[in-house]
Amino acid sequence: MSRTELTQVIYESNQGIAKITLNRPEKLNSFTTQMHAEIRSALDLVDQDPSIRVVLITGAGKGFCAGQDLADPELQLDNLAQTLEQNYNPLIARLTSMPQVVIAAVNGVAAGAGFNLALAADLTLAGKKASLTQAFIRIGLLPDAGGTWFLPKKVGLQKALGLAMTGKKISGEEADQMGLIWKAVDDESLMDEAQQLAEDLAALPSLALAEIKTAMYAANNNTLEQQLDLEAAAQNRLGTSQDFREGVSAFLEKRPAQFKGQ
Ligand code: T3D
Repeated sequence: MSRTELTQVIYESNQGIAKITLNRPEKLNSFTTQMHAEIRSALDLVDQDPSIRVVLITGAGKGFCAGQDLADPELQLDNLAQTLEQNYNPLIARLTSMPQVVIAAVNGVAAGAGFNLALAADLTLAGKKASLTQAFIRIGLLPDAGGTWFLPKKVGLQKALGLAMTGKKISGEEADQMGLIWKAVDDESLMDEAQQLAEDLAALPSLALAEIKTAMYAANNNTLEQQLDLEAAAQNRLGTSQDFREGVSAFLEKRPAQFKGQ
């Protein structure tokens, strides 16, 4: 178990799972330039540790993340594209392209870019009473940090437009019902459930998990024929993996498989 406490982020790793906790609870873990830099440092630690298979992102205190800290003195209000290009866009691109499985555990308020951070995870869990809002419209902005991309893909155009245009707050339970997230769970058991999911995924063949992630995102730009080709190439790579051989042997020998990520 290792733990690194930065100023606004806590990084912990244990048995193949890296936990990144946004840690500005008094401001509902809203993003600052400093926090973005620390998240990058935490993700660098993930990159440097080949044992990490799952990244779990959550927030300290009663909130997950309230989006951009609107009082951050480093925020350039007359050049919002700069903040997006330097901080948010690379973060979302990194989370969706990294080989590790990314889980978000939404433990309370998720607003603006905080909501969209949760949507950028491969699997999003939320407490049933968590409150999620595309708060952008209330300050005269459109959803960023991938919001206009994730929302229609996850819930269809009508619900996506509704969430973005009204900024309506929805609960974790409602987010689950509309297919926006993987699962809503009792608030008290959220972190236990997230940890269990992370452990289950960390025990699965990591090469296959990474190929699943790549293929699913690639499908957004591919025709069916292109996707069939991509699946064949990926399956060919996985077919030569030790984990595939182990999986088949374990099945035939009626024993649990021991995957090594090789
Ligand atoms: O290019 C760019 O950089 C633009 C990028 C934009 C990305 C975005 O995310 S834009 C959207 C930014 N977020 C918001 O507009 C949400 C603002 N917050 C709220 O509307 C409410 O706080 C919530 C609905 C999220 C939660 O309400 P509630 O009643 O549970 O909590 P609260 O009392 O409002 O907040 C608690 C504290 O956190 C409070 O501080 P205080 O008064 O006790 O000292 C509040 O000011 C602070 N806080 C919450 N959100 C933010 C924030 N401080 C700065 N920035 C915030 N986003």
